[in-house]
Amino acid sequence: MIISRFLHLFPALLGVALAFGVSSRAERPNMVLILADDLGINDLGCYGNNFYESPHIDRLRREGMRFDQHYSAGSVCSPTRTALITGKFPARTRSTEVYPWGLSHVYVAEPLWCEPDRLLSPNQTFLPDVLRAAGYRTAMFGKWHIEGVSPEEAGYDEWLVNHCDTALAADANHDEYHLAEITRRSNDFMKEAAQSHTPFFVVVSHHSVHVPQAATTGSREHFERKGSLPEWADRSPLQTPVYAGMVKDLDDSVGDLLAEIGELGIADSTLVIFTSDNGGLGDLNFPYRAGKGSWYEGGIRVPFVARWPERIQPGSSNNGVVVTTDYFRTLVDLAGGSVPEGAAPDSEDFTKALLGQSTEERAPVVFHFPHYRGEDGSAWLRPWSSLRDGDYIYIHHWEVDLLNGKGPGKIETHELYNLAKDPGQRRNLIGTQPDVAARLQEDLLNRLEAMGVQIPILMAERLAALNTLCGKQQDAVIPVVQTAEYALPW
Ligand SMILES: [Ca+2]
Repeated sequence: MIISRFLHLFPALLGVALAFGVSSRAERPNMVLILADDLGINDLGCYGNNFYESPHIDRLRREGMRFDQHYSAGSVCSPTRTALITGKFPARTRSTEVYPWGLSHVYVAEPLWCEPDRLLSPNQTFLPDVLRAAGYRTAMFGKWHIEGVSPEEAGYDEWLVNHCDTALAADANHDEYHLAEITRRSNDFMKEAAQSHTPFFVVVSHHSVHVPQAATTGSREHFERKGSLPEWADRSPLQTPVYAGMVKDLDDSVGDLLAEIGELGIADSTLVIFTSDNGGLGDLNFPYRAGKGSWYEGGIRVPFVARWPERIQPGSSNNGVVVTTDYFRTLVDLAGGSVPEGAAPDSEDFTKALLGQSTEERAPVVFHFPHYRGEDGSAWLRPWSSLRDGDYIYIHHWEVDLLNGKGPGKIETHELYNLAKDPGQRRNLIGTQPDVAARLQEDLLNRLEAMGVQIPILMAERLAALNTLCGKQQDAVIPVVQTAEYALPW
């Protein structure tokens, strides 16, 4: 009996031995990460929206810390999700588009998608696995959207992968978004872990508020009675009572989760994070420019609130730059674990920021999207990379240099913005601050090269057509990157 009890305690003792970081065994929090899908930074009351209703998420903010410069690692779903479990920028894992995707453009080709791995490689270290090694129970319920690695392979003890029915007839009344199912499974998992006095990490991965938009009848009618969104009346057809209701339905599910945490008596010792995997659609992200998929702030700056009553100051704010990759080292630190050698190279521990002890500036953040979306001539997304460094963000458009003004690329110039002075990105400083632009461009390209990224390449087989169009000899117009290897053109 004594021996079996000792064996039962052994993992916990091991956890103590490993816990030389910020957290001692007694302080290790449970960790709940609520991940919304396509929820924009302007969709919550605690970020200034005064029409939608998000009282439970607002409560997290009121009782915790709000981050004002938090970035999703990608501007679309899968890149952010791979960054979460690997601590690597999507550029590094080549997980730069949603799974599965791949388009070509008539003049510039996307890189072979995710070659040579095609899918996320399982041969790397994943966050849930490291937390499990530190003695945590781990779980993920809901949207996964990663191919090549299953939740089980990533280190989740329990998991449920479900899919939102994207049929136009999606009916939220029937839980097509699985809000109730995801919440119920998460609550059951937390209850079991709490009752066994085991620290836990759970990702509550919702499909809401991704299209197709649908709200429960009660929520939709609530906002129909409430009226419209007058100040945004001309902004977007997406601003509807249905969308507002969808945000409310999501918030209600957060309320159910918080109620369970309270009933289990673990609220004080549980870190609850709420965030989103990318910006909101279209122009829902005012005052930030553009939305999901875009290189502008609306595509990547997302809400992030964190509550941990034992350690985080209620009602506090942080204006430092944090990105999805940073969860890896932060959560492992809080769990008293250790990050294996070489793992999570793009992750910075922001525990001190959470605890109000530091405002250190983060190292530059790399974004990379070497793809097109849309038809050849009218693609609405074109390959880009960017670097957030200090107050600046430099945006590199691959068509500018690849086509060098000789092809019909839509993008004609790179971009530079000072986000402290111009968060809406209305004043491109590329011509007025060339020294800053050159420094950031060099840094970005060096970082991309060091990470072995995939970049767009000119399509040799279509070069003749392009040169005919331009009225020049084939070899006089555009150099061709002949190989599918990742030769960089600088
Ligand atoms: Ca998404």
